Amino acid sequence: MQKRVAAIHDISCFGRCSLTVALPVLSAVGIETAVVPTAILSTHTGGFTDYTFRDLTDDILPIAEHWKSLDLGFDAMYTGYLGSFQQLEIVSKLFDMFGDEGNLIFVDPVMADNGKLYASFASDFPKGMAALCAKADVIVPNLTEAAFLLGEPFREGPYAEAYIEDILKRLGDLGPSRVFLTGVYYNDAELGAAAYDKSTGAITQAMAPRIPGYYHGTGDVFGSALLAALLNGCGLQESARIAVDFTSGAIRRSRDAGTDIRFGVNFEYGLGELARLLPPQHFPGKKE
Ligand code: PXL
Repeated sequence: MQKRVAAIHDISCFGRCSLTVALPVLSAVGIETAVVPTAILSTHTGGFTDYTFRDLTDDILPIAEHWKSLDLGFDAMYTGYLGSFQQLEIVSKLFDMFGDEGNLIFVDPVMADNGKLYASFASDFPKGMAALCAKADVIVPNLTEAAFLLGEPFREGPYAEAYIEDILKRLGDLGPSRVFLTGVYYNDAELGAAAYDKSTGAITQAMAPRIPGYYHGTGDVFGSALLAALLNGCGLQESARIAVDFTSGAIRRSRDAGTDIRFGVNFEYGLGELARLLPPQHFPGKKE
């Protein structure tokens, strides 16, 4: 059966992040993707000023209730940037409505980077996000978000392996069964992700050559490719590897082209390769 995801993110009309990344990446690997747009912005909020912002909070629950009346089910619920406490609460309700034993609740706790909470969030937002992460099966914080989720100061790298392992385990203690931590580096040459599976205790890493500079939207590129790999049946190591390679390839192309770092990264040229790595598969189970 074809896999089906509900992607709950904003639409940033320009700047390659959230839904304009999740939708093409998941579709490219043969996953049916339904969307719940939480807001519409002319651009994302990272480095642009004067962007438009239309809040769609009041539409989220009616969309979900209509889906429920149609008896729709999802193999995964995927959330990213959520703009308010109210949206956190509503999305938590959606998890109750559609979460079941067989599906994956995948939360990217988008709220911070480079040691700082994004300007649009109040200082107590991370507490609310931690409560949403408690309901997730998989979370994908960067190291700044991890520090905010754990309520402790952000530390600059390079990191010791023991520090990363401790963070992974304590994030697992918040509730999720698998944790993928991004922005991990042990030296100046490489950067990547570390992953932890609570049920087996396994910890693994996937690294790529480090490219200096901050490229916008890379968390969404990583998260979408990771979800694509997990739904395709890949294990902890393989899915981390695929997501790191897909993301680092996109960053490299944008760096080589000299693209404005606010414009997002060229993940599009990597979609063909991702589709080859994750060919559409038919799984037994859900009715079509
Ligand atoms: O890429 C994360 C993201 C998504 N959506 C909006 C954002 C950001 C990060 O800044 O501003 C609107």
